Amino acid sequence: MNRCNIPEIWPEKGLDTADWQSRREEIVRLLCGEEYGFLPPTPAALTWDVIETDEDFCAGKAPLRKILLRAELENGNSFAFPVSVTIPNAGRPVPFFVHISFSADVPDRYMPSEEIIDSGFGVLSFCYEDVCADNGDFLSGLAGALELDGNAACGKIALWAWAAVRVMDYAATLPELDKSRAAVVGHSRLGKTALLAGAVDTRFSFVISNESGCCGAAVSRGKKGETIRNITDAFPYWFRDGFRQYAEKEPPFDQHFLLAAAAPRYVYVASAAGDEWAGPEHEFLSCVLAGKVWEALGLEGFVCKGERPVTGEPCHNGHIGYHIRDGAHYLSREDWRQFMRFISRK
Ligand code: GTR
Repeated sequence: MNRCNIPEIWPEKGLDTADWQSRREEIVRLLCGEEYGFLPPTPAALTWDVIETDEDFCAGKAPLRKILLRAELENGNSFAFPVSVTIPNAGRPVPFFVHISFSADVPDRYMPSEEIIDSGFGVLSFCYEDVCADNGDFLSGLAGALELDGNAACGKIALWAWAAVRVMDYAATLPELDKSRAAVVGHSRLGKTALLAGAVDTRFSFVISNESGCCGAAVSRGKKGETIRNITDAFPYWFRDGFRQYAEKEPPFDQHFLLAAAAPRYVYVASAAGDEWAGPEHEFLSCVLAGKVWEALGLEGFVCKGERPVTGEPCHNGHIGYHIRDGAHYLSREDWRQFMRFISRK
């Protein structure tokens, strides 16, 4: 434990890659076992059909393709959900986002498609509620197909994260995409989901959380705004059943473990100064604490001048990218611009 009673990810200074590999796997098991539940298994097969195309999307700069992704599950059931794909006609593989979206719309208020296309990035987006509803129903959608039978051993965040991993399976088959620059991104509850997907699936070289707050990027101990008690009262079904116990006692981990699970890859934390519920100070603290893992591996972790978050001064030099902007809880154009700037610099 360090001085704030926050569990250390790695108590010693030096850390070699092999040590980290096994510690990382242990951390992912701990987070899934205690907090989110384990993602369902990889499907036996994955197929897709193109259901719609718009060659003229954004003046023809990046055709819009809608596909239906179908997974054959271990129990013999199949489950399908739609994914929208925009990849700029660049003549070379482009970096891309898997965007776990609140909406199926392209563009959407949280996804400025033309700006992303003009910056040379592809996007594969899906609406989280096309995977399973954002409520305590575990009988329909993916939960129904998996026959979870109302048993929330795995919460909804883990089910949405599983879908993001399936979209990455599909992305891996597309020669137009640069697989060395694959990012997973989400906002708020879907920022928590993006962090989990990126913790589990190392093909995501950039793991991006926008204002994910409690049970996302923000350290829970001493946090202002939303607490584990608030979140498990309002959204118990986001988590595995037993997670509620940590409303009463401190967990044997904290959320910087989730950021560190991306190491030695890149992780990005975006905050908004007006988003007190998410706890920007504790999102920043999480970066400071998680950064030690990269440093122990001999890499640059969280390279930030001050000891507190400062708007207008993004930290893009290490493996943990970070910015805090003015304003409220939102996934804005400015946030996307910062993500793209960070990825382009690496
Ligand atoms: C809030 C929730 C937050 C955050 C947010 C969102 O109600 O308390 O943890 O996830 O929803 O997803 O917009």
